[in-house]
Amino acid sequence: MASQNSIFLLIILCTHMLMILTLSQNPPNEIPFACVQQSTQCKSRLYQHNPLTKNNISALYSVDISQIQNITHGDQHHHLVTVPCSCKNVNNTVAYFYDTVYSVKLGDILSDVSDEFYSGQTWDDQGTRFKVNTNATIHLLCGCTGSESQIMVTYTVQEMDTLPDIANLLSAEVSEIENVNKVLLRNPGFIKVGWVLYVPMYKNGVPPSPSPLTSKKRKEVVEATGDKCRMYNLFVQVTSCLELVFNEFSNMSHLEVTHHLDMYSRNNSTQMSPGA
Ligand SMILES: *[C@@H]1O[C@H](CO)[C@@H](O)[C@H](O)[C@H]1NC(C)=O
Ligand SMILES: *[C@@H]1O[C@H](CO)[C@@H](O)[C@H](O)[C@H]1NC(C)=O
Ligand SMILES: *[C@@H]1O[C@H](CO)[C@@H](O)[C@H](O)[C@H]1NC(C)=O
Ligand SMILES: *[C@@H]1O[C@H](CO)[C@@H](O)[C@H](O)[C@H]1NC(C)=O
Ligand SMILES: *[C@@H]1O[C@H](CO)[C@@H](O)[C@H](O)[C@H]1NC(C)=O
Ligand SMILES: *[C@@H]1O[C@H](CO)[C@@H](O)[C@H](O)[C@H]1NC(C)=O
Ligand SMILES: CC(=O)N[C@H]1CO[C@H](CO)[C@@H](O)[C@@H]1O
Repeated sequence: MASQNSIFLLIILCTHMLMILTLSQNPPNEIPFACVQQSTQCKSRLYQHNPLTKNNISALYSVDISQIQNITHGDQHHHLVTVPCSCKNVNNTVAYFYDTVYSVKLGDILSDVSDEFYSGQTWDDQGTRFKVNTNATIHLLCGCTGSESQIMVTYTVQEMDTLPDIANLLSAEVSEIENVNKVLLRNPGFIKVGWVLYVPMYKNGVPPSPSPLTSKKRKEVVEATGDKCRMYNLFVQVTSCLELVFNEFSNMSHLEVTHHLDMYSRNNSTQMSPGA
């Protein structure tokens, strides 16, 4: 029994190492989003960067015009297409997809059609026969977030993009993008044009960071307010001033903290003389 188990584990280990080896040798541009058991379907958005009109996108994606939103990326005008995303088995790949239909023209090749009309977000199921004058099913990659306040955006990395840019563009957190795309984003800060990423977008903007300060932000606040505390000589010890900053002002911006310290100094000006 024990030896059977260890053989089984060994096989799993070997398969995993083989998979990692294959991935590192030939990194794919896209990885389908594995289904989460609880959500077999959700609304998702596909980021469209091709120079197409809303009417074109409506026809190509089989969606109503009302589901297409403008979005500006630098000086470029792009679109966000809202689609129903569901868990499907596409030729033995079980993942989230949104299917649409493409009318095949002479000389069409799936990869070119994907780049030209679908922002490189189609999944090649190895089965799509591109016969002229037929309708071919196109499987577009999509994802679900499992959170009411967020919606998953399928985004294809473009020239000059950085992760913070993408996060900013789509109201997302870099750390959350990294978490969702662990396989592609193995090297911190490195992204490649053409990679298809899943970006958990906050529908109503990124919420303010919660109270506990990260060590980086803590350092910034200390640097920005330490001098102020010292200058106003507000407290017997500068450390108590900083403590107050952390305890009471922890989720404020530098400007707000400075403003509040100014208020404190004004309120207490009879006891303490600023600029001492
Ligand atoms: C885009 O729409 C125009 C006019 O509506 C049409 O002539 C053109 O063929 C469409 N292009 C694609 C790629 O669908
Ligand atoms: C979206 O962009 C198009 C042109 O790119 C413009 O004509 C239209 O007014 C914009 N719609 C909205 C709602 O901003
Ligand atoms: C599934 O993929 C294999 C190659 O991996 C291909 O030969 C086959 O035609 C595909 N089947 C369908 C139904 O798309
Ligand atoms: C492809 O789909 C379109 C729209 O649904 C339809 O009008 C057309 O007849 C279809 N073509 C074929 C060859 O089935
Ligand atoms: C700081 O955050 C807490 C909860 O995270 C909130 O209740 C409080 O109002 C916030 N304070 C300020 C000054 O924004
Ligand atoms: C300063 O005093 C004013 C009015 O007395 C009060 O509203 C304000 O909250 C005080 N500020 C601080 C930082 O204590
Ligand atoms: C150090 C100090 O005296 N702080 C006081 C400043 O004034 C506020 C009221 O405005 C008091 O609550 C603080 O104790």
